[in-house]
Amino acid sequence: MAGPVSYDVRDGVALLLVDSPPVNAIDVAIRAGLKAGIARAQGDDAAKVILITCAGRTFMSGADLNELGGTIAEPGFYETLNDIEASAKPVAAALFGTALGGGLETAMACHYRAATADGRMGMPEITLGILPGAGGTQRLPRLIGARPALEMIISGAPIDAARAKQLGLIDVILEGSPVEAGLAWARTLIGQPVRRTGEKAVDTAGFSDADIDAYLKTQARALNGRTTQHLVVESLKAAVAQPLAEGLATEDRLSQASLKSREGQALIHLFFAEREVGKIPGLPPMAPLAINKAAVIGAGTMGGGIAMSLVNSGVPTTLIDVSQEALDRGLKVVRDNYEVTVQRGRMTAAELDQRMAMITPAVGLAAAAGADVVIEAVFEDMDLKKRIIRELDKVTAPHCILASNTSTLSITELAAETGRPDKVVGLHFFSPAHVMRLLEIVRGDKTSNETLVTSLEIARKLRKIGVVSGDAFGFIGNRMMQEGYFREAEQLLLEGASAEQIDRVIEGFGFAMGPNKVNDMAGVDVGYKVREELFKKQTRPDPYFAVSDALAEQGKFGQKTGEGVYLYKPGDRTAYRNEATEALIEKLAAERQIQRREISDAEVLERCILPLINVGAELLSEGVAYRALDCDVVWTAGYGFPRHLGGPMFHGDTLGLKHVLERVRHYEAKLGHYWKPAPLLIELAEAGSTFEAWDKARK
Ligand code: 3H9
Repeated sequence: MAGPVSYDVRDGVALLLVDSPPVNAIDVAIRAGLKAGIARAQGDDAAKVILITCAGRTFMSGADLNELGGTIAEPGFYETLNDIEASAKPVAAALFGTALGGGLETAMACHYRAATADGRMGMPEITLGILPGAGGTQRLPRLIGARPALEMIISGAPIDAARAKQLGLIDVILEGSPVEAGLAWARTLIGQPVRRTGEKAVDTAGFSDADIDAYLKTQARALNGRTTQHLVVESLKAAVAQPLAEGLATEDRLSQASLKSREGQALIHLFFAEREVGKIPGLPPMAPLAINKAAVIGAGTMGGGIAMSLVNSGVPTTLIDVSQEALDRGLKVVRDNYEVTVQRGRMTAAELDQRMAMITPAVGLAAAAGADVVIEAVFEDMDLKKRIIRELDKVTAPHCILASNTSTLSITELAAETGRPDKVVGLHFFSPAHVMRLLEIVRGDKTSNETLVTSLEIARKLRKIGVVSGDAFGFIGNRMMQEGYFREAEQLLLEGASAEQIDRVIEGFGFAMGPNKVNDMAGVDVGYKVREELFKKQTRPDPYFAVSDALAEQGKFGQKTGEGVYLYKPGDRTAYRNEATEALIEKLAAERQIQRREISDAEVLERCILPLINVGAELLSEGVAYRALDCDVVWTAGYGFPRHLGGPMFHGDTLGLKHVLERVRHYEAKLGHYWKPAPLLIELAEAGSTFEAWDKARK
């Protein structure tokens, strides 16, 4: 049989082997192959049992997401899976790797299931904003009960083989290779009856309306602003109330709606965008340098977090600071962080000791000598960073990459201080560095392709998403923040919006925290230092960040000093209204003759979000970001932009760029030059185009 599914009868078992690298994602060819294989086995006397499994690294990991945007070609999922279930001969599935979504749905249509011990099974569709649409909401509750099915589908998290066996999702845990062990197990099923999942009744324990509501409340944070969960509940209720065929029809209707929804399209966009960012236009394929040892300069919050990230990925790291006291303080924070992980049961005490042993504390830059990469994580002070990089250039081996964790400063300028500008790169981590997934990789004018490829490999090794940015003030993320979102939030404070109003509106939009709370959490002094450096080179436009700068000058740095935009009580991170800030804002506004007024929530939202799109478009024209999707990934992975809206640029496409341009022009007329529409925004809006189309044209 040609195509990705082969048919081979071995000792009474018809083996349907799916082979479609890299992850056996189910497309029309696989569905056609499975359907044909099932049909052929019915008439094949040598085949007593049918076994479905895969070649390669994993069982089918889901539907091919490339297909889900349009019409699904025949044979569809329902038709194929119903044929499997209807087979007169027993059908078994041997799972391994990641049996997800459509892959698990295929297995659930089989009569028997086994998995290797390291196999993981899950229904991740909700993370893509869609409903399981190949019988998952109908067959999963029939196999494991409605309540566990609800939890699996709403959380999207996979379970391991042991848990799957406990729940009744699989019958057997296999030892050995899925094909060989699978065949041996399938032979034991010869003569066994077919067991059709669709004929089973659903266990409804823990699935009353009150139970469902209570469970959804526990997931409220993850589901903020989302809608797919309601479709999941409706579809699971159909599994309880309707026979399989009717339930499948209900699921199909709801699944189609989810595929067309903005949420579904946004999250599928991000799935591909997060993989696309690693592909840099024009970068020839080449091997990265080996990174066996690292050094981190600065044992503060950032440096400690970066060191944790490195040792968590198995890279021994020297942590360097100017004094033993600074190192002791830094290491204590690292140990405390690990201890929290131990308390949560996600690490053993022995593993904690092992990780700590991989960090070698040292005073003085000479200790960086043996490293393959050094990541400097000191304050945003260009002179200090230059001094450090000059010294590192002397003490490290010539092959060593010198990286700066700057959030705004020029990598090209830093690189010019060394005799190896090709090996200097920005690695901008996000706090807390051992948790946040984003790594902005800043390419200086002279950064070599090899350094860039190695930096992308470092991101991959650290299980982060590396996004490459050009070397311009603020790179992608902070430029969009400083020149767009935060700038406007500050301006709104002066014009009459309260910090609470702005944060409420932005949190309602889907960010976990509004800009004023973020400012207080990150430290009001951090942005202040960045602006100090910036205005050594540029004139300062008033009232650019007048509020934050005044707070910083009064030592009100936010949470860490107990007062910033908001007030904080000891040991309590709740943001309380700060009358002193209100008075300060009124004074600053009066000094500038700004007429304070009531501002609508709709205006707050537009003025915070539209600049992200406009500044993002500027970055594209300037070549700082290669593609709009890079801006989307930076803002969803690093700045809390709601994932279900796909990132600021995708959101711009959703709003319609013509509309975005109209509103940007409206604010330009009211507020002035910094709302000037980006040339690319004008071009795309006038052509009736989108950022997505612009990206595609650049592939
Ligand atoms: C579903 O099943 C809906 C159904 O209910 C039916 C509805 C009608 N499709 O992540 P990696 C590509 S929804 C197309 O780097 P890893 C990926 O783009 C689906 N392509 O590998 C990448 O391509 P490239 C439910 C896919 O080892 C390459 O494979 N399933 C798909 O780190 C390698 O991927 C899921 O949501 C796909 N489904 O992780 C699972 N999956 O090399 C989604 C991967 O060109 N997938 N690709 O950049 C994953 O979570 C991970 O890929 C997996 C492997 C864990 C499987």
